[in-house]
Amino acid sequence: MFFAAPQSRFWITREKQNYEGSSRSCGGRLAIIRNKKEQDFLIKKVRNLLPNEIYTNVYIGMTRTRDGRYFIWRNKERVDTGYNGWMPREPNNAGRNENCGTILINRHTNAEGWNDLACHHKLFAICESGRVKQ
Ligand SMILES: [Ca+2]
Repeated sequence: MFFAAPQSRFWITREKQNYEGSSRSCGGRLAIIRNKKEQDFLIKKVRNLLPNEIYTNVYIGMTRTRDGRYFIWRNKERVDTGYNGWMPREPNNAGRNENCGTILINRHTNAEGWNDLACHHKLFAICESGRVKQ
């Protein structure tokens, strides 16, 4: 499923897989979210594609560093140096092994944003193709 965004194209995987499997399905290009415009665009798409869940998590291209101190994007950029799309009170590392990043939509509280989650969960994922230079 392709959909257009202002400076890139994103798509969602066809099968729920763990983070590693999702990354492979994306050809190593799980989505990096750089600004509010992309965040809003992707959340809207995910809401529309998966309308019947109370809690929706989909993988994006972020993981916790081995020392546990930071989240980094797939391109190694630190997540905390750019746009902040975390859901309130996330990342919380609630299970003590929440080392992968998702977009979470909570239709119970109507909250949405990035979440840290254990990497073994089988989820859909957002991938991206190459960016068009501005
Ligand atoms: Ca979490």
